[in-house]
Amino acid sequence: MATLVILGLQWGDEGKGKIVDMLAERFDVVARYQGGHNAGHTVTIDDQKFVLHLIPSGILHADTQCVIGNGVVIDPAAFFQEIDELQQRGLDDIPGRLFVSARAHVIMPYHRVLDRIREESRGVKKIGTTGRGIGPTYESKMGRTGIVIADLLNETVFREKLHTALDAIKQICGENFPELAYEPMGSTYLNYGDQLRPYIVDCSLFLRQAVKKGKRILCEGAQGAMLDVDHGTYPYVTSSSACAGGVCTGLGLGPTQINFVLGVIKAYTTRVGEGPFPTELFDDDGKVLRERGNEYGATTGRPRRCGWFDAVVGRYAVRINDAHALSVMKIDVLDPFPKIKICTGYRYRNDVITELPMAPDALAACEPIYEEHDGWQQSTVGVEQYDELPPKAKAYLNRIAELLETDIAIISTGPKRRQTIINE
Ligand code: 2SA
Ligand code: MG
Repeated sequence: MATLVILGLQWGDEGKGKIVDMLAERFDVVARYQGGHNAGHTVTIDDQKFVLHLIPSGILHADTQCVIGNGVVIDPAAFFQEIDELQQRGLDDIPGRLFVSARAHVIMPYHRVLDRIREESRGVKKIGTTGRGIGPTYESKMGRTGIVIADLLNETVFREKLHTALDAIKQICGENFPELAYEPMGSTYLNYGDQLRPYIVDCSLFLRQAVKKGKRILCEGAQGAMLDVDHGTYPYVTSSSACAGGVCTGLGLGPTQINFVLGVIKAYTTRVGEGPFPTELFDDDGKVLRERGNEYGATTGRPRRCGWFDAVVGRYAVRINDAHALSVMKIDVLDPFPKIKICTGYRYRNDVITELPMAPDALAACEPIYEEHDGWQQSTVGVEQYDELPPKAKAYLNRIAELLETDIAIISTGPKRRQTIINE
């Protein structure tokens, strides 16, 4: 297939990084289309763990080109820091393989300040953001006051935009933030512009030329469907289009260019940050999931909330992305459980519903309805052949496929590349 999209079907942290890394060798270009350095994509190669935030997970393959699309928001400091860290670990061929869209919006210091102020002012209704300035940068973009990467190359344009933006920001934040001074911000960012110059491309043209040459493109989603600003648990979402629709706007790629959507989904559910989560567990089972699954934010280190698999969410996410197949992750985390639950519907007011309620807020009032499965209680860690899975694990996976009406293409049994079952 020429163009594949890999995206998350839950609230992020499904294990997209592993799958992108695993499949990247079959592709020429890996493209990020939304989000920013709020993402944390963990890739384990041999015994080395890499956590990528802004740079596409394909960078770990020497022959892969990586592009950060216009739909991504870029903190230049985070960009160069990530390159530095990768270079220190032996990746010395990044320039020439990594490209950035001229149209991507820049996360400015005031976006981080705004992120903090907004969260504080929401009090108990806070979103639980990563504090990276992501939301306010997308606000500036939609509010048409944003600064894009190309602006950093034109001092006159940049200085004028920065002046206007800072004037507006100070009206919101007041004068008490030293990090909002016009200088050294102006010169620092112009300097970033100079450093970024060799990486900057017209993303849409770059991809079109790649397609014309017969190159294969892998589009890497960040966060997940339920964090999508349109389709997720609004307002408890990130501010970008994490769903398949975001691929087109975030890269400048037409929808008919997309050949296949692979939905990555964890065999249970996690969420980091605030917002409704019907199957969340507050008991020992939740703790076991967190500890066995090492469920801590890969960017902020926050403990992730953990719960049973929610097939209502899964089916919804398959629909809004038109996922053609599933990659079910971390099945081995469920190994010790005597009983494993799957949520197949919700009790909402006096009704039983099997689709998400229409109003995003209403999910908070939904009680999960579970079916219970016998656990397999034996190790599936590192299993590479489907036939070697315990029958009860197969039954659990089959039930997920049935409820989501989607075939399972990949099953992951551990963090390493080899710990994977591929149903070709
Ligand atoms: P933001 O910072 O504006 O995008 O936060 C808005 C919501 O989106 C959630 N969000 C995430 N959820 C899961 N994983 C993410 N990446 C990191 C990871 C998160 C971390 O891989 O673990 O380390 O904490 C991610 N990024 C954003 C966020 O929690 C808010 O609910
Ligand atoms: Mg993550």
